[in-house]
Amino acid sequence: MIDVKNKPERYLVTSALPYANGPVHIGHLAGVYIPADIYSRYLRLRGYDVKFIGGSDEHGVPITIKALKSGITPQDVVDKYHTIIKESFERFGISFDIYSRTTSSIHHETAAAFFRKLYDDGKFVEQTTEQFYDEETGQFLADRYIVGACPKCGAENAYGDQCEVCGSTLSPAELINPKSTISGSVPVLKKTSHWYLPLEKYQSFLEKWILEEHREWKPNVYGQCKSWLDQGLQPRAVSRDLSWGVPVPVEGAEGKVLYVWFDAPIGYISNTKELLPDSWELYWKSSESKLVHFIGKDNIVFHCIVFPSMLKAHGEYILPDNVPANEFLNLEGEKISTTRNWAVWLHEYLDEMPGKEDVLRYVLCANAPESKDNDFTWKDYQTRNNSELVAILGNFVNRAMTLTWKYFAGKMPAVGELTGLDREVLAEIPNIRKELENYIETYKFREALKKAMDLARLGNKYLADTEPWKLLESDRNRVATVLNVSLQICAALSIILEPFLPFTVIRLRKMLNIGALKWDSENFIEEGHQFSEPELLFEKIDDNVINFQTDKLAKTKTENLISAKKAVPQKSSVTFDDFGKMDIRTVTVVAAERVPKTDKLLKLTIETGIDRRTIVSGIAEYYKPEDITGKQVTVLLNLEPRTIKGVESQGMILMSRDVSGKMCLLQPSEIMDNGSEIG
Ligand code: B3M
Ligand code: ZN
Repeated sequence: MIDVKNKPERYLVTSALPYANGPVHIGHLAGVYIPADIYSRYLRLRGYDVKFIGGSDEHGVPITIKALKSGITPQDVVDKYHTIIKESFERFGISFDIYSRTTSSIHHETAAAFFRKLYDDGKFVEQTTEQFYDEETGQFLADRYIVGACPKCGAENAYGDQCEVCGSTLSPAELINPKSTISGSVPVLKKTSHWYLPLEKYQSFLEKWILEEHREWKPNVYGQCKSWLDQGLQPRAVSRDLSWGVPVPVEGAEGKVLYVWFDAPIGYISNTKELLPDSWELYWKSSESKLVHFIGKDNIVFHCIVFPSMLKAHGEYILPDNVPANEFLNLEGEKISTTRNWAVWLHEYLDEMPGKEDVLRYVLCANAPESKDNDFTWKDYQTRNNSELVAILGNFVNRAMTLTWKYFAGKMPAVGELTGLDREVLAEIPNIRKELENYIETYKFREALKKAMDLARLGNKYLADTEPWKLLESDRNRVATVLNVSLQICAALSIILEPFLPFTVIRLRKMLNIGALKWDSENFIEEGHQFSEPELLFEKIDDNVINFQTDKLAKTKTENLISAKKAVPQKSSVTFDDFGKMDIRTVTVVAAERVPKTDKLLKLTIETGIDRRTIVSGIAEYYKPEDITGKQVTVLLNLEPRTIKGVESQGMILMSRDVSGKMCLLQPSEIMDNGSEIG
């Protein structure tokens, strides 16, 4: 709860700057922009000074690749997507005080000056390393600019950092037949020097600041920070050999730009400066300001470790008070993927579902991936709309309004003597509001929304318990009182729902014929007040609307399968004898453990029917040791032994792998003797 004594003078709320190389989707909204918007709207309603800062991240290699592929300039790419992204946010009511971009001149100046100060203060170390270089065009190549065959799955055109067919993380040196995507020539290694921020020097400061002083951070955030710190921090390069970005402001550094993750967070500062040319420093440099970064979990290290180290190195800035990062939202059970077009794009949703901005805001908040990855399904979207928004909130408001119109000509009825129940219900309004405040201030937006809906639930129950429609003949005064109480609840809903459902609240206020009320109003609507005609706040969503969306996703799946078939060409034929050389058998995994310091590897002990042996397998992302132990699997036994991370691996576990890189074990359909041959 905001402690009045420690109440900050002002809040600075930032949300991650999305890359302007594609539109934004529901994962972005659920993970970052909806929570940040709820938080900012709430603070404004409570009368605090808050600035909500957003913008597009317009640098980085993927943008230049996209430009190269489409035959346009990087500036064309970012102009196009910045416009689409900005408009999507506006249409969803994300209430930024500014939404700017990192190609702005004010950002270039601010980022360059920031670098320069650190440079002048001797905060960087310069190091020379070997990087791939395209001799034909005379430029260094970022990993993404080098393609070749994937050493893991053989697919052509894997990138120097990743194979998009099998999902493996790669380094350019591993590619088979590497070539530059710019000229097609074979890249060579060449020396280049860069500036590094020696993060290890900030290790003890970060340990104290995060691990001791910010134990209240969300467990997922705190845990990730701790694990980075436990591994020990390393120097990080803050410049790149690239022509797109903020030029390194040092003489002789031609052809070098600031690394995108160095300049992007400075974008928060530049955008504040653009918004408040005269007073921006109050927000960034006063200990009475509270800075909160809303981000997704893949950005935690940059916002909790790297950017704070940069701010600390600079010396004039405040550090974030909290970084309430969310986990990821999946779509219909699968990871959202831009390359596979597996997403609900916001600009498409807005066009296909007009007037349903708040429905999506509601569903994404109610189901936000606050503490673990969560799944968005269209079925759940429909259910939440029909049985929560329509049946609880819409229904309650509609009953209160239509009864008032029917029996009191749309005027606020006079309140008579209050019963115990009436008093109890009215007393719940401030109670619910308090609890909701607590939840929002501790970044628990799902719980906060549930609380707000509890008030509508309470209203429904109150009407069901009092049944005013049965009392018209016998006790019109009682009917008046019940409706008065119900309409007070409607007015209270128009306040506490504002951060979550801003469009609905505008319509609700219009119906109630009231303006914006103060957050902690006590008396909402006077007797005799004239309401406007009632209208439905929400409407049921039919199966055909949902089917349209699920069919669209099914079509994407089919398209992906077709292009996957194209991407993994059939291999050339082998003789029967060739095949016969492979000793493939059914075996049982008797023990499994993670290979330390790796994310993907499991060390498996298998019973082959002939012996027990060890196999190292890259399946840790899909199987936990305890999930695989005791299972029968298929193994290529006579693969030449290889030493992987210091462990000798004697064979290979056979897996099925789809285009997304998802893998599963091949298991016999019945239990077989260990050592049973396959063929
Ligand atoms: N553009 C990464 C992302 O969109 C990056 C965030 C920058 S925040 C300063 O996930
Ligand atoms: Zn591959």
